[in-house]
Amino acid sequence: MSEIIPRTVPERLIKDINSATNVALFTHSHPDGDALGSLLGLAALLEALGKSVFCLIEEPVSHLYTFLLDKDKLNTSLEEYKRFMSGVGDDVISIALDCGDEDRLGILKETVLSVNSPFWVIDHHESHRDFGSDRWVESSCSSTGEMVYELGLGLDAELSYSGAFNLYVAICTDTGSFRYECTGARTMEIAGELLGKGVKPHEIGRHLYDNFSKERLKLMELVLGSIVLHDNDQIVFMSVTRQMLHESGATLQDVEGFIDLARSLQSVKVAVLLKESKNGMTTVSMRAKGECNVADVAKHFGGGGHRNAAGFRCQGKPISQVKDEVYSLLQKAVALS
Ligand SMILES: [Mn+2]
Repeated sequence: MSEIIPRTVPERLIKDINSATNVALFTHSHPDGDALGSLLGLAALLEALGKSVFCLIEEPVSHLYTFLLDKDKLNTSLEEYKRFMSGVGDDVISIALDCGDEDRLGILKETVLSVNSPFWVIDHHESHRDFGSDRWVESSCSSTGEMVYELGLGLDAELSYSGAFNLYVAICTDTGSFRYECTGARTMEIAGELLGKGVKPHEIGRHLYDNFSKERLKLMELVLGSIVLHDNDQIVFMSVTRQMLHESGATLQDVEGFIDLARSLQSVKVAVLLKESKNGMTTVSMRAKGECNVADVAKHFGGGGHRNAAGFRCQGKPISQVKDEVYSLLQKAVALS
């Protein structure tokens, strides 16, 4: 039996946090459960240490995550952020969570990176591209939520029930409910500790998975109808068009998790979801099973991610052309795996 060893948090990160009274926290655009859960989990830990914390996100939280506790701490106002920063002077540390590269900060990027105080990045993406003044990247961690839990231990900070709840959401989302390869013995150990804080998995599972609106179910019907299989059913494509959104009355946020339906087909090695976003943008998400590496394919298009979960965005090409280009690369990736 192998020993379960907690990750070592960089001492400089602990030192920088301990020596600042104020903390500004950020995460990526269109935040998922790991982004929001790790952000709010860290905010709770830092507040327990007596810090003043400002959580800045790009846009209001998706209705899928309004069940998160302490969500009122999330602020979307750049003006209020600027006021907070001008009030704290040098006595502040900035931390970006779950951001694989600086562009993931979206419209916040320019403003939040132009600070003279320490700017730390805490991330677990394999394709991570360095930014900020300092960083802690653990690609072997299931989620940023798992890293934040380790950071809390390093800081010797008390974890509240709401902090534990939000960290559990973070870990649960990024591990696909503890099913993906990234789930390690330490992941389970941390989840156990969070249960010890009063977290109820069935309660969070209900919020995460039994949360459909009629519009979302209608959209799912349309998206399932778009499924196309290739290469002996090893590669599956599904699409979300503006027309489907219009017809169902659902939003793009409602698409979250749909790719797992395509991935669930037994024969599938790679599932691809193509989303027609506004302004001629196509968003592509890929999920792989087994050895097939989709991070390499995403990188080819300027995107990134993990070996089994990656994506990219591209502008100005029709969805059918994007599909063809992705397909020709995936054929090779699947043949190699
Ligand atoms: Mn993550």
